[in-house]
Amino acid sequence: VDWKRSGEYEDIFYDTAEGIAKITINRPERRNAFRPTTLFELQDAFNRAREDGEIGAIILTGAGDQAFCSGGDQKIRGDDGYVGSDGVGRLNVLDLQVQIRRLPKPVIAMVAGYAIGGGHVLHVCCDLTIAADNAVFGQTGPKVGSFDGGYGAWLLAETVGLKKAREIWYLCRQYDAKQALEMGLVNAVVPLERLEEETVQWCRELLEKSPLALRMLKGAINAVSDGAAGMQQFAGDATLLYYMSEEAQEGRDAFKDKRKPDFSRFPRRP
Ligand code: 2NE
Repeated sequence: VDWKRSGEYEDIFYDTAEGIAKITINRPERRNAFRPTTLFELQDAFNRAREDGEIGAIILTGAGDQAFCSGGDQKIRGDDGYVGSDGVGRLNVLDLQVQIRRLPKPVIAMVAGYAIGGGHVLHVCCDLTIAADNAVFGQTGPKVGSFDGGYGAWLLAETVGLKKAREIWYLCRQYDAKQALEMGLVNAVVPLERLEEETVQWCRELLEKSPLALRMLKGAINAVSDGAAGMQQFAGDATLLYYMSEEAQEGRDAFKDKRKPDFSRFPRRP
């Protein structure tokens, strides 16, 4: 793939090609652990991918083949969150999780090496996960004095079942790619050297599909677990579709023409 790099980032890369955006966490010396800057940059990159009408599928990955992401950078963890150059403690990975969920384009986690802690939660939040055969999955919260009781807990439970989710969190074990596939935590496992090729192939297949159908399906599947926020997004998509109809456009045009709207030609469907 002939990736074209753009953006001025410190902790990430933003590459695009063939309608695909590839967003890479680039802190391999810390197994791609994130700090506040990393997350602000990831948010910016995901927003670029969302706003770019050419982009139909997004890959989230980590630099190198040792790690997808090892979660929050414990070396800059203060007493009230992860501390950046402004001295403020933050848990801004939560904003990124919400952004991935609400972004109306499919996001694929491309995992080589460790997806651990908050890094594991990020792949759980992605729509699909393609793993290399060296991938390792797990949570570490109860070991390092942390937990994610949001998507990290209940979305994981929705993905692998309650008993398995409890095991993963309570015992902090690590699971290899084969085990992850067996428990439905990932969609496919491929040899490390074929990871990007396979992930791009999945993106190409997604790009052949109806963007609106994919958008509605992502919203529908997420709405069940996102409650009112999920319904709000799905309702927004319903409004989008309605705006595209002649019936809605009649209301807009009547207002602009300063006349009474005439909806009589639109059927009252059973
Ligand atoms: C990821 C793992 C299993 C890798 O092990 P290994 O043996 O392959 O590498 P090593 O030697 O542990 O790590 C390589 C370098 O990366 C740093 C290490 O400290 C080491 O650097 P040096 O100390 O030798 O200079 N590194 C790795 N992970 C880091 C991290 N998360 N923060 C800062 N530096 C890190 C192994 O490294 C590991 O278990 N890492 C810690 C995983 C972890 O506990 N993550 C945090 C979970 S809590 C969280 O993410 C979170 C949350 O629960 C709620 C909200 C927000 C965040």
